[in-house]
Amino acid sequence: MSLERTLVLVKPDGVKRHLTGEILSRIERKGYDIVELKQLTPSRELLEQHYAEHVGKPFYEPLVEFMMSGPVVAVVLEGNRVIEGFRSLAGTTEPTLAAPGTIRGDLGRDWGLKVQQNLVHGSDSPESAAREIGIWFGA
Ligand code: DAT
Ligand code: MG
Repeated sequence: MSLERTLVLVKPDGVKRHLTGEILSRIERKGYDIVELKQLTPSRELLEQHYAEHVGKPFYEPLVEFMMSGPVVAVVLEGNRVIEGFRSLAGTTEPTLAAPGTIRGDLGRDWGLKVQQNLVHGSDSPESAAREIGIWFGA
């Protein structure tokens, strides 16, 4: 057994497109527990911490600008193997290639922008999850 927590974000495109309920519904139907939930428009400072691993990449600045562009819904999920489980629900990074049945595959597409708008974020490891939950919700 490996009880984990992960940070999920419904990104500004998901909130603007009124897909928050659809996305949270998929998480709930899968069976994961929502243990924290809030909506906020993140500051540049918060996003620079969150996306520190991507500094210097060509999509970094467009990514930060996009994530600051409106409200996001930040959620902490809990469950056994929820980190990989949510990444599986979300689908691969590029919505064009994400499998049908996944959030990004069913609801996302490529808009021809400098940054992929792919509806959701999910932590990618136990270390990232602990770090990101601290950034968004405090220790
Ligand atoms: P993921 O969100 O699947 O973990 P990531 O951490 O590599 O992907 O990148 C963070 C976000 O940046 C991703 O959700 C969408 C955007 N992105 C990643 N690679 C990109 C690329 N090559 N071109 C445009 N946007 C990209
Ligand atoms: Mg990532």
